[in-house]
Formats: sequence, C-alpha cells, structure tokens
Amino acid sequence: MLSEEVKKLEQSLLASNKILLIMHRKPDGDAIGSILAMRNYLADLKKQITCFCVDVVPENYNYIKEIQFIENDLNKITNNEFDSCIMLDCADIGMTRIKEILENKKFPLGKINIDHHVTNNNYGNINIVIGEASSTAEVIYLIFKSLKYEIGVSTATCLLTGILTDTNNFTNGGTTQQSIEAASELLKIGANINQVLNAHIFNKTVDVLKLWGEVLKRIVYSKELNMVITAVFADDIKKFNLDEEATEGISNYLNNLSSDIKCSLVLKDNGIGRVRGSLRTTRDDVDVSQIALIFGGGGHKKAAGFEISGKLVFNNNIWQIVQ
Ligand SMILES: [Mn+2]
Repeated sequence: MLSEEVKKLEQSLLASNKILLIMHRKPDGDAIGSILAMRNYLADLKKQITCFCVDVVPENYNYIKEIQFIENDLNKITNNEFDSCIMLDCADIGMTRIKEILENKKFPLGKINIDHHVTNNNYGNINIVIGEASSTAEVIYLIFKSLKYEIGVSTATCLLTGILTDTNNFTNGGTTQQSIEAASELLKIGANINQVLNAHIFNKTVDVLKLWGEVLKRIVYSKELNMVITAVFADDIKKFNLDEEATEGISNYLNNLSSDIKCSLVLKDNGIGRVRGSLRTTRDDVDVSQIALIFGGGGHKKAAGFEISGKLVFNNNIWQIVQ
C-alpha cells in the first residue's frame, strides 16, 4: 500500500517543476521538520520550491538552517502557478487555514497529503497517511527509505526535530520501536540531538514556569469523569509578557499524571470568544480523539484537540465553556 502511493508520489514530483509545500497553521516541530526535509529532497532534485505557512515560525527553530525558506506571504501562492502541492501534517485541509485558495487553485500534477493523524480523511489525490507513525517526520523518513534517497545531516536534524517533538521526547504513545529506530538511524547520519533538546525540552524560562504554576493551581479533578481539567487565559500570557508558545508544553506536562486518571484536558480561553482544548492520555483503553471529534476537532488516540466558540468560567467546582 505504502509502496504504491510512494510510486505515485515519486512520479508526480519528478514530473513537476514548481512545487508548493504547505503545513498547518501554528506550526510545530513536526510540521516544520517535515516541510524542510521534503524541501531538501526536492532541492536535490533541482525543483522550484515554495514552502508556506500562514503563521510565522517560532524563533526556537532557528537552529535549523533551512528555516529561512519558509514564507508566510500569501501573494507567493496566489500570484503563482504550481504543478503540484504537498500538504504536510494536516489532518484536514482546513488546518492550512487557506482551504478555499487550495481548493480553487489548479495543481495539474496533484495534491499530495502526507500525514500521521488517524482522523485524516484522505483529502489528496495522493495520500500517504500512516496512523501508527509517531510523526509526519517518521512518515517522510519511511518515504525517503523507500525512494532510496540519501538523507543528509541537515535533513536528519529536521526529521529528528519532528520525531522528538511529536513523541514528547519519547514519552508519549507515539513512541514505538519504529520511531526509535528511525531516530537512531538519523543520529547515525549525524542529526544534532543537542540542538533539538536545547530548543524544545531544556528551554523554559523562569517566567514560563511561573505561568505554568498559575495554570497548575487551577487544576480540577472530576471524580465523575475521572479526568483533570485546567484553564489558561489570555491574561496569564500578558501578565508575564509571554506569547502563546509559552503554554505549549502544559498539556504534555499534565500527561505525567498517574494512569489511574483517564485523561487530562487543558482549556485555553483566547479572550476574544474562542476556547481551545488539548486532550492527553497515556492509557490504551482511552481514545481522546473521539472526545475531540464531538467538538469538531480531531487528532490521535492519545493526543487530540478542538476549538469552539465561548469563554471559560469556573462554575460548580468545574471549568465550563459557556456562550
Ligand atoms: Mn505531527
């Protein structure tokens, strides 16, 4: 199955001259590592490449030298024609935040969907979606192996960034023999694991930990649901003069809870009428993507999210989203 789709992918890319690479809004390590690894492969094939994201890449990715190639000027897409388009780490096309533009634009050699979210609905003409993979970076690693593409040192660091960040440093459910094997191969090639760890794990400032403290104080345990819920407000971020990035690791941190508890939910109120929820579990008998789906979101069995309109209030000893 994989080999057939990879054949189609290779045919499409070899025939294409101008290729658009696109990742989801609010790009994370997996999206960034995946898009730049794919960029390096296509650059080796001497293709004309545009890498795009609607949002700016956070500064802690500056150790990746290809980061300069990511554009967020929409004119680069609307004023150009492309032969094909690759969407990376997007469970659905809406995660690019430019769904209409992508759906109305012609990509004669195909729209390619490369991802690892179990909720991916195969929206491309070519779909390489591996739900068991830890990360899109791991999927790309498998594609490169099957194409017999020789991965360079810099590409190895990009892919390791994706695997380490999406497995939360080899601690979450995405951690498998296959993901560790891929990382091990990447280290053998020369991927710089110290840069990855310093940028994503050992990177908390005093203010970030103080902010986390505020959020941890708000934890509520629901006996009825056997889950913990906490709340983050836009004002918390303002108070410490941080950006939203500072709250990114909180849901993973809550996942350190003992596995007697079914799952955790971090609710973020953006202060302008939207609430985002991040669900995590370590348990095999809990599928948090099903909870996320109820609220129009999606994700993986062990990590999922959603976004709905409303605001957060503390009512009857529990956090509630009200209209
Ligand atoms: Mn991912």
